[in-house]
Amino acid sequence: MNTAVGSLREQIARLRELGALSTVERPVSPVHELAAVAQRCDVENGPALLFTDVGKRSGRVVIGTDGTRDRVAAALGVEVGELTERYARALTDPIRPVEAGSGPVHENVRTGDEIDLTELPILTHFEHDGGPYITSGIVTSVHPHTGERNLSYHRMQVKGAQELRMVIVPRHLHRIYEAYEAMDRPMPVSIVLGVDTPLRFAAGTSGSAVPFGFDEYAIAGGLRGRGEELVRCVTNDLLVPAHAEIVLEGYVPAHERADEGPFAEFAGYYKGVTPRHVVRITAITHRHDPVYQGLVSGSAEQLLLMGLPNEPAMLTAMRGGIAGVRSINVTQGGLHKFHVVVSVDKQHEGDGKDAIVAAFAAHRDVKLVVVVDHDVDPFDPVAVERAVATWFRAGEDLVVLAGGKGNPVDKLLTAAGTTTRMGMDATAPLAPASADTRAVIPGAAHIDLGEWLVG
Ligand SMILES: Cc1cc2nc3c(=O)[nH]c(=O)nc-3n(C[C@H](O)[C@H](O)[C@H](O)COP(=O)(O)O)c2cc1C
Ligand SMILES: [Mn+2]
Repeated sequence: MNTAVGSLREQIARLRELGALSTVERPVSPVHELAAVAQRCDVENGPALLFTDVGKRSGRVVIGTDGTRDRVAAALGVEVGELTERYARALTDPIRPVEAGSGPVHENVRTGDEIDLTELPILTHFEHDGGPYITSGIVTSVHPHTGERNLSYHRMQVKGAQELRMVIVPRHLHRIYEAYEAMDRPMPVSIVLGVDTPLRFAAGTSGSAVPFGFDEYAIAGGLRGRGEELVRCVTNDLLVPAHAEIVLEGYVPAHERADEGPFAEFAGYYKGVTPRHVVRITAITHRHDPVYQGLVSGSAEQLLLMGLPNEPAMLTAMRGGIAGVRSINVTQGGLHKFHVVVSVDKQHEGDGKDAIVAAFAAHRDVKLVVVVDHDVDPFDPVAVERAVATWFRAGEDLVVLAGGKGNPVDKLLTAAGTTTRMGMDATAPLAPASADTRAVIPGAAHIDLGEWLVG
């Protein structure tokens, strides 16, 4: 399987073939129950789940399609070890989207009084969440002056049949909104629900990897190996994926904010009620028998969507300064965001320390960097710990840097919003004395145990 899937439906079929997806036919409530099953399945390293009887209208919900690196790699048609390099290539060789005349996402169109968000199986997740939340919606809009397009994720709380609250922190969509608001005009948005790996990871690629105006659809094309097919929306001029399951069209009015929350954020704690942007929906379009895509905050799937895009970005940025940077793991335990293991092919004494500084510079969320040698797999926690046990001496090899900007979800920020970063240089000194030669048993690497363990 060396090609990427073409839609969420194709991805579901591929996962099923691989034995990585289970179908749940028994009825399940969209309030807490589905999220509870999905979270349990996530914690126990279970498969992706397709629920076929969700809520009063027996909707379909899929969750976990991108819950592991293996699933992401399978959807892209690459080996898991090639994932970061493949992604880096999509950033350097993006492929522009193409506009199609029509697509399955327009098989059903509802406008005016027919719009009822409460008919969708939108999930209520955590105990104190303020109600149903769209958690995997990809929002697209276009800058009113420059025509530059953007895709990004934003959590959205359902507030009635045709209204949402949307959280837009100061990144690219916020910049577009400010331009509309300065003209006292609403920002048109379309919200894409139910897409496959290339689109999901393209939307998760943040400004730290690509500048404003870098078309995320072209990153999706780069990941897929061919241009995205887009169709024009029914009630606004935006372009959306032709094979998306569901699209909500609407606008964000200028100068209007209303309460959103509480919501359990990815780090596992609640954000309280806050005034946020308002979204009014002008159309719902969807495929026949659509599959709504769920996402549990803080799940492996959510952390991967948020964090995996940092790997190619950091790898590219760090290699600019230190040629020997070989591979990096933005680890799951660090919420795919805060902790990084970097493997370097050390060429100069000092590469280890400088790799720490380069990692801090490559992404501001990084709080812990562990640098290991080229022969240590950064994805093997035992090997990494062993490198620390062998080659890390805190007095000389620890770097502590206080006073940088912290991430808002961090529970231990200073009053000024700063944090302290730490780096551990666990690389061996160059040209060790002969006594430091790694002990090897002649022939051990080439023993085929099958020939010896026959009894
Ligand atoms: C599942 C998920 C949920 C997210 N929720 C929000 C959100 O509610 N508000 C927000 O501003 N960013 C949110 N983000 C982060 C941005 O969508 C993400 O950083 C995106 O890549 C930013 O794109 P941009 O650089 O084009 O602005 C979320 C990311 C993910 C993966
Ligand atoms: Mn962007």
